[in-house]
Amino acid sequence: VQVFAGDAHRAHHATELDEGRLIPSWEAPARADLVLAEVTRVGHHCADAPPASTTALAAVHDPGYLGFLESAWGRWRDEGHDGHAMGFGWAPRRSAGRRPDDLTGQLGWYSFAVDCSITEGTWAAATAAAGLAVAAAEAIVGGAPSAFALCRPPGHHATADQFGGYCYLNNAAVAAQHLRHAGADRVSVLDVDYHHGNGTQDIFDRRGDVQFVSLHADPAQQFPWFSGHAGEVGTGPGHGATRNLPLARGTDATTWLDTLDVALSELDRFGPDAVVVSLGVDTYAADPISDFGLQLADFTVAGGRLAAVGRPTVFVLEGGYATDAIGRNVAAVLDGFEAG
Ligand code: OKP
Ligand code: ZN
Repeated sequence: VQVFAGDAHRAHHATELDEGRLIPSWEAPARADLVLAEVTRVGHHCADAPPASTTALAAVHDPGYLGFLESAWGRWRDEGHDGHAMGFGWAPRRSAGRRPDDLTGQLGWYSFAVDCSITEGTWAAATAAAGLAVAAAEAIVGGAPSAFALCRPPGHHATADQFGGYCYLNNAAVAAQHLRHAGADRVSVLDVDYHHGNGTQDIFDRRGDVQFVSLHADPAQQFPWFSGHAGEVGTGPGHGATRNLPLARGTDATTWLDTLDVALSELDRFGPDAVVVSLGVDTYAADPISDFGLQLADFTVAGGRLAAVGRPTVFVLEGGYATDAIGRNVAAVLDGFEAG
């Protein structure tokens, strides 16, 4: 599998509010470094890529949001604050809905969770990650059967105009949209991260040309709380192109793999020209913030089943917080795919 990775991600190490305390985020630089070390060790070829262009980003994100993200740290610094940039107020359910002028107000306007903040290196890291996703998509366009974008920060929670869940720019959506522009008529995004990919779902909600299929922890019990229910199936022209498979707390590997098969049958039905996999490995049994039961061998099995779809596949890294195992788990998916 052709791997795209770089070190721009290291500039981003955010603060998160976790169980009432501000802590260095679980989504830490070591994650990507350890994945890169492991995929290199097992022999995958790795290359860097330039940051995503404004055009590639604006194809899935709101221009006002992009301008905000790029300038937020400088504005925060100029205001003389300690710590990282976070909002503290969010729109009540029935509010007039106008963007405030003040930076702190805008941090609330453009986010939906306090588990991530904006730091000096956030924009550079996020645009670099999205650039890796573009490069991986481009490798597929060039005829590669598979490519892996080692994205950090992750992306699947980021909507067109809100950050949250450790995500700022939606790398998987950028890759899927790039594939569409490059001539794939139909693209499927399969999200196997433990958490629902609310951002990706939202971006493609009204689209019939990009399918979104996800298996994840039931939002009644788990972040991102407000989307990912089975009844969400897409809107208007996108009706039927979204499929959600919420799973109970503590879901074991057998149930998860059976549900993956349901997800894959949805891909078969859609018949995509290319597939983007939002590859989170926080389904791992020892993940510190999740509660599913997958072991290393299950990731290999999953990779093999993804290969059986028989379509060019872009893997985009999402979550996975058991740092000692994240490299092995990701490499197992790629190995299973190559063997399959
Ligand atoms: C991002 B990705 C832990 C707080 C967790 C939300 C998790 C975001 C996951 N106490 N905050 O989907 O892996
Ligand atoms: Zn996750």
